[in-house]
Amino acid sequence: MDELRSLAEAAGYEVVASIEQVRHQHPRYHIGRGKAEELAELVSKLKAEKVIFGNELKVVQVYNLAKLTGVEVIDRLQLILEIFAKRASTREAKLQIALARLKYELAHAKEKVRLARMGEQPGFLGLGKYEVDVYYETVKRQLKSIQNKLKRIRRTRELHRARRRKLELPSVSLAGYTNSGKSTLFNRLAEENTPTDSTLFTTLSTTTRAIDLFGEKVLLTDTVGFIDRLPLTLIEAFHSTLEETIFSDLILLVVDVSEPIGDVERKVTCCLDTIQRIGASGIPVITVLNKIDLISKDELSERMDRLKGLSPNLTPISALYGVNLQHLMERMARYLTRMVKSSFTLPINDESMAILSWISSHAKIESIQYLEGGMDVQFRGPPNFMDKVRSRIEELGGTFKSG
Ligand SMILES: Nc1nc2c(ncn2[C@@H]2O[C@H](COP(=O)(O)OP(=O)(O)O)[C@@H](O)[C@H]2O)c(=O)[nH]1
Ligand SMILES: [Mg+2]
Repeated sequence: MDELRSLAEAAGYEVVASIEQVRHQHPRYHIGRGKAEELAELVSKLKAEKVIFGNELKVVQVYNLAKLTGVEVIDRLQLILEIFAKRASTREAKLQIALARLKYELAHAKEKVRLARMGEQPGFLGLGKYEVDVYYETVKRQLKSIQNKLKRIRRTRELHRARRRKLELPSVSLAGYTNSGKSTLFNRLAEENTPTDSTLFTTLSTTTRAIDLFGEKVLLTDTVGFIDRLPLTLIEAFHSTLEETIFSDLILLVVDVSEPIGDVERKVTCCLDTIQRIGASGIPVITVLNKIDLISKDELSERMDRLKGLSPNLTPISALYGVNLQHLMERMARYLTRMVKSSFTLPINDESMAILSWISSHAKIESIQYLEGGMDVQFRGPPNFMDKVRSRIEELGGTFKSG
């Protein structure tokens, strides 16, 4: 149910209530008759506009449920299609989704037309006017045409990457399973680190934000989530929808580390495999172990041992409670190529401590060594910051070195 809720939210719905039942599938409503009536009452009481089932529904069940509740009823597969459709922006991804949609239509066409003829129902609108064969043929023809278009489309990856480069900002993509906490992390990072001139970026989509990482602007993109039990017919559509956003300078692979360790391992493996399959394996990955607030310290270190050989750069955090985000951001900064390394030596006095704290709020201090009469500091930060550091260090009689 948590997953379904996250999926619904990803599709843009507001969840107003949820109900569950454990039983054998009822041929009429999928759920039992009593439960179906309870559902209908809930819908009218809350003025809900749609019902989403976590299980796959038969066309006739969709029809009966729509009739009983008076609103449109969809199942998990249709919900996933809606998410993909919302996220897809390239032509290829859109065509892949249209293709998956039509295949779904085709598989249900006969039954749908038969039911549509019995009277108009929510979700079945507009079908009544078709004769079965005409409808069937139309869908088949559209399918063929899309398949041909897809064949003609060249892989456009290079184009995407070139387009993103043109923005000349380092980019980070958030990948991972639904419900792992991607959106929570996305919002956290965006809320706390929105650059002052963010109005420059208002044209970005709702899933991309410009954030400020130690003084450097970085684009953060929430990708379409990996989904458990993804129906086979949707795999291609998923890949092309993911592909257009995952090409970036750095991937944050978000994992719910509080789940049973077997699930964690399986999900991490699946994500890494997919990243490789779509040709993105050259991009560095930080494995973000989220929801550490739900497990003990011992459990965490046990889990990290298990995952060590499996996935790179394990970084435990709690996105919800904002735990260890600073550390994550420092790691991110390390991978965003435009950060440069510098060092300086400075006599120790009242001012040097103030300088250190000023630097650490804009850059990452990597080491401090105390020497006779002074300190030697290595740090990494955005290039435009280096000149400021250099002039302050030199003012105070220190020595600044680049690289
Ligand atoms: N306990 C806990 N819950 C979290 C954390 N991060 C996210 N969640 C919850 O996990 C659920 C899914 O989060 P969401 O960001 O929507 O996941 P997404 O599907 O990957 O975008 C929500 O109920 C969040 O409140 C965390 O660090 N700790
Ligand atoms: Mg999300």
